[in-house]
Amino acid sequence: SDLDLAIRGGTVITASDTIRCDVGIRNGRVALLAEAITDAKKTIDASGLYVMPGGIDSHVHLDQDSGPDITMADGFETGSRSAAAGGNTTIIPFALQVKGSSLRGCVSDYHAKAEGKSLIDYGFHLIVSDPTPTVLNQELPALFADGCTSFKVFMTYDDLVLNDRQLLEVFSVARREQALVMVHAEGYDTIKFMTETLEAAGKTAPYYHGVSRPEVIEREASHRAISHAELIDVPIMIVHVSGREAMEQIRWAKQRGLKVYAETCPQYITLTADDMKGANMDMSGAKYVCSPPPRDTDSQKAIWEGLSQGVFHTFSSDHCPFFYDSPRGKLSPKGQTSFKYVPNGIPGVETRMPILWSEGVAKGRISANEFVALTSTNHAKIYGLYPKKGTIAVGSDADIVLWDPNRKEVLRQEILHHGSDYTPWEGFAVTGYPVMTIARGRVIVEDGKVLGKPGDGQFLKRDKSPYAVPAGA
Ligand code: DUC
Ligand code: ZN
Ligand code: ZN
Repeated sequence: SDLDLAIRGGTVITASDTIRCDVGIRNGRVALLAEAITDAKKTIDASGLYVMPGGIDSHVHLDQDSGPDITMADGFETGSRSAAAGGNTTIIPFALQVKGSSLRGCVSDYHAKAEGKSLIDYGFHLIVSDPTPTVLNQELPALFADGCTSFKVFMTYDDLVLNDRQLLEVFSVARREQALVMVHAEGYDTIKFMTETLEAAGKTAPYYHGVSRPEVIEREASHRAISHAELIDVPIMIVHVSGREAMEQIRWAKQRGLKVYAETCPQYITLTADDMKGANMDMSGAKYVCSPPPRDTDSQKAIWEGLSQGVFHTFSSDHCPFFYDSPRGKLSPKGQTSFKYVPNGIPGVETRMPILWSEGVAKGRISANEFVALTSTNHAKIYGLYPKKGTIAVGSDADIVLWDPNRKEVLRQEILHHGSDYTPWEGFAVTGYPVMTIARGRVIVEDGKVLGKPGDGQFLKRDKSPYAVPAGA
């Protein structure tokens, strides 16, 4: 036959089905699903393995402008390599508008940063930090037409925060253009008050990062974002939900028939606020500083409830990598004077899928099909990539991960491919690991060895999100 490749003997798992069949690939796409494919040019033996859609990580920061003092630890080459090694075939990083700059100009910069670098396919979400009339009425519609059909807004951070009026204005544009809005829901003034109060009391260690932004602050901002979205009648995605408080707001919104979607991340099912204590409240706690911060074991339970009950549509890494042992990273001179200067974010694009499989599927909390939905299919559907990406079906891109459900691995810095000099999951034991990543029909990772090349990945012009259609109120 004219099939380039057959994956034989495995069990195909999609978001909806578990089927014993072979997968035939031609010209980078799935061409045939059949009981036995014996005539392809090349064959991969997948017996004993699961054959799943490659991971799509829709929340990744690469080469992102992080201010004058800080350098991000991954650009598009190391970041995408790490993603591929962790079983991913698509990433959607952010193109950040620097306040005072043209959004379109900033997006061109990110295209230049990514060009020829990524090993896997990628899209861009926009970050809108300065919604001027030109941005709202000209730049955003033009960028949506260019395939960046989602954007993130922040309710906190000096350099990014939008006030309520600005949120309403960008929500209105999203409604009109059918763009999907992602919301970072933490309150600016409340965090500032807490931060200044803690600093005045001499409480400046990394641990106090968590104290400065408790769940109630995330809950309030989530409720406010939901209310604004209801007023405008626009769907929203609340990203990186950390615990029960915000989650209950989302559940409440859903029960009211509002189109409110939610994402959570590995840190909220595995880490706690105590990790930020480090050894005796020293700077090593900075390795776990991210926003929203990790909470407690009760919050982890709540997140599992949300994952198994469908409150969360996506499980993303929020890969936001910084160096630990560096003056331009977690140990920056300013960062050592106060938690408020410690860069917020942790690396995790490579460990996302193993952690969810091990803690979720291997422990019986979610099914393998739910795993696929949470790590791939729902990302494709929500961000306008389905069914090109996110499933194994005739005509879809042959983006596939071969998964060994029994393989035991201890997560350690030495086995990872990211640019950071540490992993927050050092020593964390997992059961289940990717053994091969196939992107558009080509083997790009085999047994931890990366075969893909920078530039293999293509920019994805994404469709408008079907999830961004207003309810019509
Ligand atoms: N928000 C993110 O999405 N990532 C890292 C830090 C932050 O505040
Ligand atoms: Zn955020
Ligand atoms: Zn993020």
